[in-house]
Amino acid sequence: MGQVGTTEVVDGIGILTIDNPPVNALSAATRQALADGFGELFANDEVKAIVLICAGRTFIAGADISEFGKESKGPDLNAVFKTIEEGTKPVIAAIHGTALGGGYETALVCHYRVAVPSAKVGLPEVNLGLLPGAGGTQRLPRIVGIEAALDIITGGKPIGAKKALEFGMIDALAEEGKLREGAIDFAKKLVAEGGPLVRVRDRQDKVEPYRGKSEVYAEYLKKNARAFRGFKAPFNIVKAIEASAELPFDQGMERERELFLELLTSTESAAQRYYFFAEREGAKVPDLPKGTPEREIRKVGVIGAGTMGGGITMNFLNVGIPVTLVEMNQAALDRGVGVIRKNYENTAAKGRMTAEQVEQRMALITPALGLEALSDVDLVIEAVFEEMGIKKDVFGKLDGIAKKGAILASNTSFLDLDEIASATSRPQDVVGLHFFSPANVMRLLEIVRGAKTADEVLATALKVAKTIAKVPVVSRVGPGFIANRVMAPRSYAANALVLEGPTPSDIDAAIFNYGFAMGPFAMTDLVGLDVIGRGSNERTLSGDLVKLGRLGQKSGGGFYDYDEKRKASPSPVAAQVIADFAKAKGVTATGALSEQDIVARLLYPVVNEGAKVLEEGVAIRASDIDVACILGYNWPLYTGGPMFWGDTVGLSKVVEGLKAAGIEPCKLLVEKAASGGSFTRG
Ligand code: T1G
Repeated sequence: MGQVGTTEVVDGIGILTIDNPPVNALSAATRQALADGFGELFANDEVKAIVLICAGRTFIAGADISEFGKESKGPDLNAVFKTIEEGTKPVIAAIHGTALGGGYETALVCHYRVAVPSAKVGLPEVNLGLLPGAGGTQRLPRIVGIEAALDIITGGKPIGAKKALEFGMIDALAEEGKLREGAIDFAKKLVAEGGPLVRVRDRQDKVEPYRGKSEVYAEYLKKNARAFRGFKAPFNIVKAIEASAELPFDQGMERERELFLELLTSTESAAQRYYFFAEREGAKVPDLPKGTPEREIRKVGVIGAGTMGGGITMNFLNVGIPVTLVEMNQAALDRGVGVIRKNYENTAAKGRMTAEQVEQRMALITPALGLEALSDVDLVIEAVFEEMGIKKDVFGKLDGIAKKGAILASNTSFLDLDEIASATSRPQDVVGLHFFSPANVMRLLEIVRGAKTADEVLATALKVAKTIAKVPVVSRVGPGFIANRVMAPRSYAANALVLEGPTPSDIDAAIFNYGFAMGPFAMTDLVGLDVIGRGSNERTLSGDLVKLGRLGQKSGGGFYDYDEKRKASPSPVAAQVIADFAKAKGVTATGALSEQDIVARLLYPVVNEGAKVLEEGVAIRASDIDVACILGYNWPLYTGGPMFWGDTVGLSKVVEGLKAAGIEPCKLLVEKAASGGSFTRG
């Protein structure tokens, strides 16, 4: 078994311990250790029952995702499962940490499951565009029933041990920190009772009542149509769970395998598996020396109690870090604190927080008027108006107030961080922390590394991201950093294309069907044409509509007309404004385009901008750009993001499409296309 698996016998109880850091994933070595360990303990007559337990941070956390798509080595998991299920001794899974995917499926093959209260179990394969491929879709319904299994498996979320006990997903709780002892005691009781060995696969009472009820699944898919749109896995999961009620176990397993393989070979799953690692790569900065010290952040200051400042503040309150919240006048300060309280009270009203927790978090806020209150904080985050002069003034004053070693961060979404840092005597302590609105919800955090930002400050910013459960991508200074910059060409392309014949509805439908929640014109109407076009002096299409009082949804019309329920319909007025603007610009209509061509026109320029951001060294890697667009702009996850999608389309095709639209592809994109290279395929 090598170092991965060890066996021992204690009072007639065989103990198989798996130790394969970081998460005891079911790699070939782990599968081999399971096969060898169970083989040995089943053959040992002294052993009356077996406990499967893991060392390190967690029970088996699933198949080894890094092995997917590669030639499979080592024993097949189902062969290991057969050894357990055909064995004559009770097997108990002892669970701590997160028993997920194949890990929890291994626990389901065991006869019993014992967990500590802090443990979580679940089947998150849907997040990888897969389904539980080691019997989870056939065994879980036999424990929790069809309806619960549908939610648990298509939801993919881990379930805490206490809730899992209620569901029957585990059979007993062991005392925290005493899992091994608890599991051994549980095994000894089983041996003493000598009861029958009940295998999960033999339980029929929870699935039989659903035989022939195909309407249950149709209704479930209808209810979740919006959430499942564009993904493949949820549909195959529902089919597999239906098979658990319709077919005998072994045939159900065959059906599960068939549905699993369909997903495993899909682009959607490849994209989602890629994304799983991409999210984790963002925190890795190649030229940041290992072991760079991090500064301790015990107290935070936030300047600006508006939408962004309030949301930023909540991130720290949520993890128990006190915040001094600064505004320039009492009314704004009171309003800001009030909004934070309202947000927490709304969460409490939904039962996701207690009233006591609301008060605990609110008590962590120290409202203050004036920057002097920030003299004792370890990190200041400025979230004032997006204007360079104002920001430099704030940083200049902060320089004289903040304590030595305090980190001075700007939430700027666009401006030159180096110029902001130049207003201080400590540019090495200045960094960008660009949150996305609503800042207490959106998981993306762009960490902007200035020319003079110290390694320590960058390391601390990465640690802060992890502490407040944000997904970091590191950006160098550049207009719009990564997400905003890379996504901007989609809007430009939409405004150019709408002059050539395709209507706002045509364009929005194509982008909606590609997978975005809404198209660019519907989004503009939602945000407000007066907001989108703010600050631009040249004549724009939105500007012409604003001149007619067409501000979007809020004024009953923008690119679309809206009824009193804000239901959109094509607008003859907007169509005329578009035609007049096209004429003024000398643009001749080229007529309708296919949805695929519309998608190419709008999204190839995004791929091109991503290549430029890489070429300029603003982003470290292509996958950071994908993470930024997926988390920052809801780019459809099952496409992998613009760079992964560009590789799927084929970079030569992207280059051709850009040229046909009169857009110059950047050098890096042309080189990769010419050499048959890719941004994300290794
Ligand atoms: N395979 C390979 N590596 C994994 C891994 C996995 N399943 N899970 C985590 N890692 C790596 C991760 O890349 C990182 O590496 C390190 O472990 C710590 O992870 C047959 C087909 C377990 C809750 O989907 O949800 O089973 O960056 O930073 O925040 O039906 O990792 O340090 O080099 O996330 O404490 C199903 C995926 C697989 C679980 C821990 N299982 N993992 O979170 O640490 S498919 C999953 C997680 C399957 C079966 C099917 C989380 C975690 P590095 P981390 P964490």
